[in-house]
Amino acid sequence: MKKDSVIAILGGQPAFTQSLHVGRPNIANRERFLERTGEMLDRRWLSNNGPLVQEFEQRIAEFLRVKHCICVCNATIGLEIAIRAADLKGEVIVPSFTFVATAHALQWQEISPVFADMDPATHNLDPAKIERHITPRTTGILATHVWGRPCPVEVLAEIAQRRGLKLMLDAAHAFGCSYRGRMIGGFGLAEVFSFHATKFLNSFEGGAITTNDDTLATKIRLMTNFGFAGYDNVIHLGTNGKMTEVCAAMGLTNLEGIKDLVAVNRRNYEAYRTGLASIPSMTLMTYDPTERGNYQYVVVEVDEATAGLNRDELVRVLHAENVLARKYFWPGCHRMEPYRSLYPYAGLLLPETERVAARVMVLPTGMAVTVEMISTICGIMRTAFTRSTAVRSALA
Ligand code: T4K
Repeated sequence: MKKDSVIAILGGQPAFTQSLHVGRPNIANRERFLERTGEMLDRRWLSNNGPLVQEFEQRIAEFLRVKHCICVCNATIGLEIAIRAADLKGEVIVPSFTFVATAHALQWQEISPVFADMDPATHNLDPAKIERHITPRTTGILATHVWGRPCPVEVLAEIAQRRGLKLMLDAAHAFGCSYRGRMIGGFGLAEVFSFHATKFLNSFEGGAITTNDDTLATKIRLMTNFGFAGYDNVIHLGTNGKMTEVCAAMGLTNLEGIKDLVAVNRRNYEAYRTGLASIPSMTLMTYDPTERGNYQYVVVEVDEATAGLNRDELVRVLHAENVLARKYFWPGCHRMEPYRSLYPYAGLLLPETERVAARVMVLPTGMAVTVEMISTICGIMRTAFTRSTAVRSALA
């Protein structure tokens, strides 16, 4: 139940009695999901490359127009497997402005993530900042399509080719997005999507590795299932990265509803754009309208100088109103362990990452959020800035 928009931090009632989350899961068609789950139980085939996983893989490959799709239990394991299958070692260049899983997937295998700075206009890895980090130990570049906005893949591919590196892409945010008319999924040596509950397309937990490389695909498929090539025949080192049937049932159902999911996110995005238009101290991250996008992340930058409040203060205001805005990807991977201890001076070469990470926040969207709620959220922020002096002293 929504009450009048007030500033709870100044002693009013929260605007929302139930929390609004960033990443509240989208569920496209409950009945179809339950039907698929019922059939799955009747079949008693719950995991290990079952019919739903096979169908999900085929439908993803068709949708993304990529040769191979291998579903996995989550994107972190997917990244680990793809990195290992591609034989990356030594050092790999990554953004610091990404979810920590991107770096952990390397470090977990004793490969050093080397953090490069972002382009503040896109929040993606800045190609101009990469080459200074290349050493004789560098074997690859692992770039993230942050917020589903594509990385400059041709420039990255050109650097990778010229310097003898492998290019892989963390596409965790980018399902359903395109770059110059081509769906994300077929760039680099391989791309890895996340279907975590909070993602645009969710399968509870899950992910997919996509590639156009036949040899790599075969290796990845083996590695995802302990290296088995048939009963009792292990021909490769492997792990358990398999997706379960119930996850594929959810993934397939959401894939069928993808147009509706984009429409909801886009409607919400436009509502934020309207609501934020009268707040000059907040800049809404834009998406290229000529490309396909999933609009899963509503990202704003707060300009403290004109707002009278900084990002952290605004997040506290919103949380007091039960709007659980998130500070993704603050403070940057390089300021998280073990990287903070391993590379205490990494921040010196990451000025844009440090600046942007302190200004950015992500607002709730998805099926659980209505246009009316967004209007209230924007009203809270407008009021907070108008009364910034009082709010600041209440927070002190
Ligand atoms: N690469 C990138 C660039 C990524 O962003 C991610 C994951 C990965 C790799 C790894 O993918 P996976 O291995 O997860 O497939 C969340 C997600 O757990 C994580 O998947 C995601 N990125 C990251 C951006 O966000 P947290 O630690 O912020 O999650 P948490 O538990 O705070 O949940 C987020 C919000 O969603 C909360 O307000 C609660 C709400 N929520 C969450 C779940 C699970 C719900 O309302 N319902 C739910 O079922 O990491």
